[in-house]
Amino acid sequence: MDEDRPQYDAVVIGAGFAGMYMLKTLRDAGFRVRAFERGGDVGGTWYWNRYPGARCDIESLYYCYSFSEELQQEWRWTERYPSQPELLRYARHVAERFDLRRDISFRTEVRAASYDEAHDRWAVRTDDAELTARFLITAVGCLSATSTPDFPGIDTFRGEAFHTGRWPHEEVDFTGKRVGVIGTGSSGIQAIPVIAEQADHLTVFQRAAQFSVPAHNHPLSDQEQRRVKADYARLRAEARMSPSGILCERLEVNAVDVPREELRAELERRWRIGGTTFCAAYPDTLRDLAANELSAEFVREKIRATVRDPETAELLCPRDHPIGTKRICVDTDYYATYNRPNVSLVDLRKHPIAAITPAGLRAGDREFELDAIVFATGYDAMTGPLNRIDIRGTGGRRLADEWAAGPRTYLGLACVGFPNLFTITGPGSPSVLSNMIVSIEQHVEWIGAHLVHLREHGVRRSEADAEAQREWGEHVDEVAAATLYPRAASWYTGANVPGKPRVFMPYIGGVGTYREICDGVAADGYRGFRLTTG
Ligand code: NA7
Repeated sequence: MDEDRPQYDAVVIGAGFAGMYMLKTLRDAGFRVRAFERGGDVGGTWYWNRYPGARCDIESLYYCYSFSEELQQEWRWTERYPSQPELLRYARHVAERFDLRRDISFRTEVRAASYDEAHDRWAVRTDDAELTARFLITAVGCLSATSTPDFPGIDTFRGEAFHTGRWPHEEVDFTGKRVGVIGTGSSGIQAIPVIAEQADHLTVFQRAAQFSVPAHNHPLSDQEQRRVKADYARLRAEARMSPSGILCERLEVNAVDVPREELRAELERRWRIGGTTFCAAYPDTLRDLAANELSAEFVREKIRATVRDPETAELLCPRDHPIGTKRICVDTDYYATYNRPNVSLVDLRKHPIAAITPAGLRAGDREFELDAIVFATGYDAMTGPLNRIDIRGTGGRRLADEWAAGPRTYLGLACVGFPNLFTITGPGSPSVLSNMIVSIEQHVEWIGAHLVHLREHGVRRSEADAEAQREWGEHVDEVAAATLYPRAASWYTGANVPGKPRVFMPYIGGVGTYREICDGVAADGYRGFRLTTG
């Protein structure tokens, strides 16, 4: 037996949409692969996020794999935006259709991985086994490490407590209960209208208000499906080369140069279409504060026109960040929910949460008695899921230490000092600023082709070059600095997690541009990577 030969060619961490496709791609290319998934089944985000109203903010017909023509033709979506149960059904269908489960260990967490320099392979430790693999590929998701603020007394609460990103698999019924929701990001905004219908009383605890645009969700007709499916080849190709992997009409004129009436009509039209592309109309919306304010004020007017109590309406009007610089929320009846007699809004800016108490919570000097608390408080995004694994590269360096001042990567795919490690949708790639599935497919296909190249050329070690990584980091920063994004205290910047370094993590240069860069790197014999044969 060859001592040098690792047990696996590759270990994949995670079996969400990224992990499943990575596993399939490598297996099809003849590699020996094992995937580890801490959940009880495939689906990743859509396995965990079972909170009431959980739904993707990208349209069904585009938030799905494009790698298999048969798959994309045969699967039938039921609504414009896919609900969590439907997405989970889709993930399970994919696992079955491509027989993926046989190579996945479920309910198994990868705890640690260290690079064995003598053999150029990774030693991986799960909670019940140790194994070796030439390559380690992380498919851990960008929003999988939940963040719950360390409120004093949090463990003393006698009622039920939930985090939206770790929702129980059993049905949760809020009927007749006094419920508190802390957090008004995408998760809170989706859950609040549904919980309000069940609960006896719902109190929403809001720190910063966020901008939300209506989903206008509706059942998908057969005709609509047929139209898109018949044109998939073109639509998918266009999405891959677009700025965000999402197709929408983008105007070439700046908002500030458009006559006000015309601008209002255009924003009104977009509001009626709904969805995340509301801010994509004008090129200056995310670059120029004056332009941004035109769209922001339009949404505030919608809020005032919807919410009957003027004080509540004002409180719901976001003022602390330019619109679009925190991921815009997509809702069904969010603002109108505040017209219900059983819903109240608490301003945490005025009355910060002082403590969670056995009977509820104390905000400022006000006591709230609650039977259930929902923490919709978000995630230690992008770096969190990776830093929580004890990953050690050459010389025993820890990834979490290397990233102590913020993540540093080459293309969001690889890191200096961590050979043969590839990070799907890692920090420094467009990932969270895009249709995730488009970004996942691009990364998976790039990594798959890279590993085939290494095999064909007898390369046992592929590592990002320090100079290439430094230049990429500068480029990521420079592109972000030209936008309004870094101004928001968002999870894109780490500002939502106390103590996390404030660095704008994703690459905002565009999905299509990024794809061209990655393809160019590959075409140049993997420029910026040091490849060691032997
Ligand atoms: P988000 O968007 O990070 O939202 C978290 C919410 O929780 C947000 O309203 C926060 O207020 C609030 N929060 C966080 N910490 C606290 C504390 N300590 N006190 C009070 N309120 C707090 O997470 P989501 O899960 O909603 O969405 C994540 C992404 O998933 C989303 O962007 C989509 O891409 C899908 P803040 O704004 O920080 O004042």
